[in-house]
Amino acid sequence: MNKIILALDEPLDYKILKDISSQVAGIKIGWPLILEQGLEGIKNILKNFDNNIIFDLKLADIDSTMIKITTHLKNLGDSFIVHAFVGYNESIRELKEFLDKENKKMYLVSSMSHKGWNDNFYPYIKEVIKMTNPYGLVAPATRPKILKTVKKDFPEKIIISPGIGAQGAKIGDALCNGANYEIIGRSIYNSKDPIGTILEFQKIQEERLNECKRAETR
Ligand code: FNU
Repeated sequence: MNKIILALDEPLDYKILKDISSQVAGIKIGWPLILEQGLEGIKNILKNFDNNIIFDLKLADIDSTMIKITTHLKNLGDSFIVHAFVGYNESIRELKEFLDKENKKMYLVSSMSHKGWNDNFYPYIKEVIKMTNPYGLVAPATRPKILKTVKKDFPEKIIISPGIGAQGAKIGDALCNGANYEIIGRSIYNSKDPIGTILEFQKIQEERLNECKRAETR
């Protein structure tokens, strides 16, 4: 089972990264690593990964600025995470057209994993998601209720879900609640044996998914 997207917010040894690349379903790179490593450093890290490279910049700006930002990174990765709350016209619509042209995918944030996020916004965010028709969505593992709602509203979208381990959700729970992949960072890169941890998490994911499927058919 390969349902882990590694959130690499801190550098890992190149040798370990090389071994990890074949064990995970993708890698997510965000501001912490970009600012630490610079673009040249990021290029070197990504040499180990050949697909499903997701840039998590949580873009939230006017169209031309987001297009400029993604232009700098489009040759390095496959997908971009974008905030839905900025709205469609003169923002996400134009970025989506640009990314489609470049053959890049967009994930929209449907809800966030931290306590301060307010899901009263969701009806509006849902409308923006419908208008945009992105490739996928980010939805939190920490709040199963909204994750299940997002899955029900957008059953055909790929859902990637953060909040596992360090933020409190249990490995495998997001998969049971409708996510396609679990985004995991600190619990992997801070562990003494990141590869062993990934293999152990994959086993737990498989067990949890089997349990959930059995519970559904009961
Ligand atoms: P870890 N992330 C998140 N919550 O945690 N992109 C969200 O709602 C969201 C995210 C990212 O806690 C976060 O920035 F939309 O160490 C980090 O890179 O496992 C990763 O998911 C979680 O990392």
